Amino acid sequence: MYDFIKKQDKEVYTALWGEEERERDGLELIPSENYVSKAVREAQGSILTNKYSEGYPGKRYYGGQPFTDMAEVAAIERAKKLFGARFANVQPHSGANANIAMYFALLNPGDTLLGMDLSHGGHLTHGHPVTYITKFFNFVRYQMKNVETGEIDYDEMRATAKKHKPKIVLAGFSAYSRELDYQKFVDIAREVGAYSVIDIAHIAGLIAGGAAKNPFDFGFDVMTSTTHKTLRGPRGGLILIRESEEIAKKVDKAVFPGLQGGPLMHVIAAKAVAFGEALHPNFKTYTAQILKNAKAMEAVFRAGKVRMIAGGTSNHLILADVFGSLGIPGKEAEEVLDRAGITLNKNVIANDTRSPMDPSGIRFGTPAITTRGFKEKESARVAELMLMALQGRADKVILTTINSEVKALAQAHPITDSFV
Ligand code: DSN
Repeated sequence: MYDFIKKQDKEVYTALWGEEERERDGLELIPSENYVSKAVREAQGSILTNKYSEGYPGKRYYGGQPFTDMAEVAAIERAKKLFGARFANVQPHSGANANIAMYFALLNPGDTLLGMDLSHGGHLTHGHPVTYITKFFNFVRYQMKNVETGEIDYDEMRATAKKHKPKIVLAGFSAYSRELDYQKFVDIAREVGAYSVIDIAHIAGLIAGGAAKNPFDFGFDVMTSTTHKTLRGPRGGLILIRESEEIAKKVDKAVFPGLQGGPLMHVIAAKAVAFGEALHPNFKTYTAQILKNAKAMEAVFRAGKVRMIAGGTSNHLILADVFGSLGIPGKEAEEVLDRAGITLNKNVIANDTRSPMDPSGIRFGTPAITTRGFKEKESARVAELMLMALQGRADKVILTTINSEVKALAQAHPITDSFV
């Protein structure tokens, strides 16, 4: 593997092999990461990276497009089938780009969007002041009413919507562990004449595999997503439109030529391959197991008396208040667990008393270990090892022993090449 890189570029070769070993021997618990198939990697590393294809299938600006069109049409048709969408745009380079394109498609500068507060689970691109999109649009927020159950304050959300008249009511999150009441979002959007949009980046795979409800069944107008989290595809973005051709045209225009130039055709081919895998019956089993494994980890954390934001999980991720429960700041917890071979991320929690760079929480989840073939028993053991490492963090021997068990667990469940 990497034979040509080895011959011409030692530095990159070393980086690639380092990452191969890190992924092979460690456990990946960052809930937005996954291991893709060899087929996805072949497509992403393919010859299609050579081609410029501005435009859309059948309507390109440059010649020589029969095979790029074939790949993009496959990606579009499969995405539509997976999510029950009438239209799909598979060109956004990332989830952030998908959201920004969706904003420019549906809003005019100065318009308002109602989205979830970052510290309650929302994403930077849902209107955090550090992002440049706040220079163009006005963002107002909703939060959880009860941080211990995860219940969203829908009454407050409705009141905010009535007061600020947003043009978009945005559901979706990057650090929230419960199901949203989709009907309430759609109803509130309709009451104020807004588009209902949901960012499904984290749970796209769960929806595609039938392990989570499909927001389109509740009448959402648009879904934005990434393709590399639970959906287990290449790193990239996706926009799905339930029904409206008018919205679909605006979205296409916003993605290209509005914001992006040439689409990444090699990535689009890899998206098509991943969507094909997600249509396979095995994907249903995979996504059901993601949830079972998260529940198994939740049980261990509950028994260990660690406070979980929203009281636990109904999806693939858990947000744990390690500072409040164990007196360990999130940053230190991330570093300790890294030393034990377990990768996750520090995360701000609702009403955090600490700073975003050194918050109170950690966020972890099961999409990647489930891809490795972990079931409930192994997942529960990982959670036990996490607590042992955090509690015994001052003892190098304990961390070394845990690291050995983590490595053994990882090597007993090698990363699979194919899922179909
Ligand atoms: N960085 C992604 C995540 O980890 O959820 C969101 O952009």
